Amino acid sequence: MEYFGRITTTASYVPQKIITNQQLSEIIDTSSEWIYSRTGIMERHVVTTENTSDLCTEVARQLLQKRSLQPEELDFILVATMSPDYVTPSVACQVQGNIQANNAFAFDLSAACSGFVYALSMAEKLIRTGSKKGLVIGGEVLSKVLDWQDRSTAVLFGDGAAGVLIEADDEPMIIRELLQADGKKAQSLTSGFVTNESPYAQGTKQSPYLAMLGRDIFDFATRTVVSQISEVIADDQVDYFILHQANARILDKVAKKLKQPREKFLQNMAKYGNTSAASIPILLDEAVTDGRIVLGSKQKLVFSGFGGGLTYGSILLNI
Ligand code: B82
Repeated sequence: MEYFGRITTTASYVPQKIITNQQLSEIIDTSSEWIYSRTGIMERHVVTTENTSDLCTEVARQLLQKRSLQPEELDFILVATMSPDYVTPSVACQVQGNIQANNAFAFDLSAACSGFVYALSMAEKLIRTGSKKGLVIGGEVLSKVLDWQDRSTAVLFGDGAAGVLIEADDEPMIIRELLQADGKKAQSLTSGFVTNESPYAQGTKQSPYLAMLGRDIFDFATRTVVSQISEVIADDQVDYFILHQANARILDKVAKKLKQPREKFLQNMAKYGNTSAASIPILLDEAVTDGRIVLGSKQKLVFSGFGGGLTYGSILLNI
């Protein structure tokens, strides 16, 4: 019998504290209107005491609870993140320990804002090769990697986590997918440089903070990523597009270039800002929770993530 990976449950968790654009404008030289008109963002959630592994553990607990599963039934846990608590242990191992998923192997996947799409694709292949159940979680605490003095980046990002339970099924969920990267543009979006403080090191210091060349990556999102999505959809009729929630202007332009109705592009960056690897699963869980997307209904969806690396990945699937 041939098995395929299928999403059977979704869940999300964001920290309680909300910071509005208005509140940001009291600590940064910016205005609510400036942020909203350029980005579509109105507020974001930020942690006070929690770290990435805490947000991801809450998502994992919810996923098991919603499907009445025991943690021992999981074969793997994948976490996509660019803001892990540590380089090692991985967030995935911290989650595995916290929920006592004693039979699961666990690792983090580093592909920035494409991380959830990359990890979902990897998880689906794990199921095809014999795994039965696993978690794919995207989680970020970007508030800790931001330069809060830099008004061009500090206003854009938020904290949160979300994920899916993926299980073996006899019908394929994924119709077509493309995962790509352009490492020549690696410097367009960087975060987390670790300075070598060895007495022998002669490397130069670099900023550890998240930095991006907005115009460059905007062009990447609206040209290169558009070609990828177009190749993945081919002649299929798509019900909803769930794209990385970086900026509302990206969604406007992508919809226009693909000649698809703008209403099919789900959007929630107003409430969360850019949550990198968490943005696609948070949006998916929201649409499943409010009934726009029904798991098992065979609606056709496109997931498309794009970001640091530069990485980009798109999946056309039957949900
Ligand atoms: S921007 O360059 O300042 N701009 C577009 C011309 C404002 C309308 C900008 C802003 Br503000 C916020 C995000 C982007 C952007 O293009 N982001 C990304 C593009 C590709 C991949 C990832 C991202 C991301 O921010 O995560 C541009």
